[in-house]
This record gives sequence, C-alpha cells and structure tokens, in this order.
Amino acid sequence: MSKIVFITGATSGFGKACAELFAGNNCSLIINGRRNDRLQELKHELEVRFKVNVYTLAFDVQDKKAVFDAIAQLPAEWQAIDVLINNAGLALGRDYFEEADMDDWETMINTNVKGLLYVSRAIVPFMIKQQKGQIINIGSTAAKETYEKGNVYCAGKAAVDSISKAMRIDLLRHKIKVTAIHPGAAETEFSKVRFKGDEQKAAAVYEGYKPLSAKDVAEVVYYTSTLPAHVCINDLVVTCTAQANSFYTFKD
Ligand code: NDP
Ligand code: 8X3
Repeated sequence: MSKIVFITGATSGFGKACAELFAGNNCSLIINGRRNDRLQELKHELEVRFKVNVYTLAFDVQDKKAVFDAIAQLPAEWQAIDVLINNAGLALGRDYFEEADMDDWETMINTNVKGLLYVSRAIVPFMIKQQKGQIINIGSTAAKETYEKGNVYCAGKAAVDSISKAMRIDLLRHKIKVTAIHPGAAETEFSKVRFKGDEQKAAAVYEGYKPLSAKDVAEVVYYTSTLPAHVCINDLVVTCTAQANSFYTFKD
C-alpha cells in the first residue's frame, strides 16, 4: 500500500483539506471524526476522485476505550501508519475566566489534550514497530500567546506545544518525527463551533482581513511530510499575512 496517513477530525476544516491533499498525492487514508455520515461521504468522494484507499474510523477522541478499541481493530495492512495528524479539536466559548462554562473547559481539555494523547498512544506502537513515522500535532498561535478570554483553549494548546516537545525527545530513539504546527486565524467551522452556532459572531472573526484557508494549512502540513527521512520540521507557526500573532491583526 502507498503511504498511510491517519487524520483525526477529518470531517471539516484542516482535517478535511488534509484528507483531500494527501489523497490527491496518492496516500492511503484513515479518517476519523464523530460524524460518520460526513466520513462516509468523504471516503466515497476521495476514492472516486483520486482512486485511493480510504478507511473510516468514527469515534470521539475523548473516549479512551473507543479510541483504543477502534485502532486495535485496524486490519494488519492498515497498521503500518506513516503519518498521524492529530488535528481533532475545538474551542468552546470566549469568556472571562470567572464567567466561562466549566463544562466547556472539560470538553476542550478532554478533546484537545487528552484525545491527542490517547490517539497518539494507540498509534505509536505501530510506528515503533516500523522504526519510522511522523506525528503532526495541530497546535495554535493560542499556544504561543495566551489572549484575553482564551484561558482554557490557550492552555490546552500550550499543552499540545509542550506534549509535542516531550514526544520529540522520548520518541527520538524510535526514529519518529514529531512536528507541531501552530496556525493563526483560519476560516473553517472553528468559530461556528466556538460561538455555538452564532453565525454572525463567527463571521465577525474574519472581517476586515484575509484569513488562512483550510487548504493553506493543509499545504503546510503536507510539505512537512515530504522531507527526507533525516529532516524534521519541529515547530512551525503559520498565520495569514495580516496577522502577526494572537494579539495583532491588521484590518482594513
Ligand atoms: P473545524 O471545526 O472545521 O474542524 C474540527 C474537526 O475536529 C472536525 O472534523 C470535528 O469532527 C473534529 N472533532 C472535534 N471534536 C472531536 C472529537 N471529540 N472526536 C473526534 N473528532 C472531533 O475546525 P478546524 O479545522 O479549524 O480545527 C482543526 C484543529 O485546528 C483544531 O485542533 C483547532 O483547535 C485547530 N486550530 C484552528 C484554527 C482556526 O482558526 N480555525 C487555528 C489554529 C488551530 P466531528 O465534529 O465530526 O467530530
Ligand atoms: C485558533 C486561533 O486565535 O482563535 O486556534 O485562538 S485563535
């Protein structure tokens, strides 16, 4: 089989754009998300369009048992995973610390931090067996600078930054590359999810400048996977030209 790429959160945004780009470059894909209808639709579309093999695994990354059960039942030919893209994630709410919904905090920590850990632990043994592989963790500019009302989302992404460093050190002896990619504002379903379906609030985030698209981010992710075996991009921040960091965006 061609290169096998496992993508979490492939039903939308960066994950879906990565699925399209990697499939377009003849990779076999294992795609995950909670919305199985979207996974099936994407599988069909990619198989027809690019003549590649696509395996779907619908599970919630927050559910440790579901993660390990799903990955354990992968057929042998799908276990030789070359690239894991830990992308599934979300922000919920944008509120002052003392006003934020604590259930939202739990969901963000369980998804963005614990989910990434579970999926990685379930897949790393396959990479160790092969003594090769690449784990690409999607962080955020929010990992690099904590902003007002970003509290637990920023903390979770800072944890992804730190976990990426830890993985890089500990997996060195198994020849596994670990790449952390930290995008700035990108127009996906992210803000619709963050503002719980409030389309106006979500659209306002991207007004007055040209944000990144999901495809822009996918192209950067893909590039990091094309380098020679001895070359690894460890940490990469990518923003649109109008954005300097979490704090500064130039709006016309
Ligand atoms: P989208 O909302 O468009 O996509 C999020 C994806 O994550 C969906 O496919 C969703 O699938 C999946 N997902 C969410 N929760 C779970 C879960 N519990 N289990 C499995 N899958 C889940 O957002 P983006 O594409 O923008 O976000 C992707 C990643 O990029 C996130 O980690 C986000 O924090 C990060 N990011 C986003 C930025 C942006 O500005 N858009 C900037 C920097 C980082 P489903 O609902 O089907 O489960
Ligand atoms: C998503 C980008 O600026 O909303 O990680 O935190 S931001």
